[in-house]
Amino acid sequence: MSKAVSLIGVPTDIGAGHRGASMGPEALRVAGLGEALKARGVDVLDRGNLAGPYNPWLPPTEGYRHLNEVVAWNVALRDAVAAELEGGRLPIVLGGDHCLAIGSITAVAAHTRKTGRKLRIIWLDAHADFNTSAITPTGNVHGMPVSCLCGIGPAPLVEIGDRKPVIDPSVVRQIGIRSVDEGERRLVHDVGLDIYDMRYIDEVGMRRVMEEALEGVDADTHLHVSFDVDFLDPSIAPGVGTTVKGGPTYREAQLVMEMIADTGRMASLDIVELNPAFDKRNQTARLAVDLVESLFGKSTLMRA
Ligand code: 6HN
Ligand code: MN
Ligand code: MN
Ligand code: MN
Repeated sequence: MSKAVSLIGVPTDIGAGHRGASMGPEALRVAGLGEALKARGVDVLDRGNLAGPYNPWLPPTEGYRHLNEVVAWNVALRDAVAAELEGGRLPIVLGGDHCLAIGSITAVAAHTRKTGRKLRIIWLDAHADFNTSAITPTGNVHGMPVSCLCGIGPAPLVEIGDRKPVIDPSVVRQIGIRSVDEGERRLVHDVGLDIYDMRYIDEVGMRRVMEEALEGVDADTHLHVSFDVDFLDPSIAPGVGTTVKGGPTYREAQLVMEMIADTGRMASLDIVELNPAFDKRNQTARLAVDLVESLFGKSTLMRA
């Protein structure tokens, strides 16, 4: 794993259904993300925040809320992530809502093609984020990043990369899913998205889920982790706009991070959907930092 990381703040809630994820980057900094990684020997550069359009808070037009503004933020993020990867650094996106994964993963996918790497995306979320304008119950683009990346979505988002579709659904592993909308359910089934939902996690356990999700990851793999904080059970992570009960426990979440760290292949990371307006004393941001430390190899004991 790269020991040089760059923090990229993206202070927007442009794709979300609640205001407040725009405060996520600062909450993660206040919770000590940069310092915690430095304490682990990581070379950390905080690039500050990207700039983009203000949230006009409008109802959907043709199935999307704020499509132009979503595109503007994602274009800026795509270029910022591309620059970090080009410079050999591991980008950590401090969201911001989950629509930002479109820009982030677009840059990652282009980088893997340029460097001849295999891409694997670990998508930690309560939601499948596979809606389209025709089936979305909300018009919020944070419910659509995976479908857009797979080439299903509005032209300016599916054509944001050097290739359409940006990714093939087969590179994605979704973990922790427990809220999928009616039309979305059919669509993820049709494209064959690899979803480890909470029932499967209950039945076989998180260890086996992660073994399966990480199967085939090798020295040539670029592992991207898209960590939607609503992945976590709301009892430990109240600071998100879209809580769904029945998520992973603290220990299950730690195991996910530890097993990803063990691969040594994580090369880019999104931390999204943290919403300080719903949080208590920044506890969810502090938990996110704790989990990210584990992603960077902090574990209780030394292992052989
Ligand atoms: N997220 N499926 C719902 C929607 O509005 O499409 C919720 C999406 C939540 C998205 O948390 O990243
Ligand atoms: Mn590289
Ligand atoms: Mn999400
Ligand atoms: Mn979510």
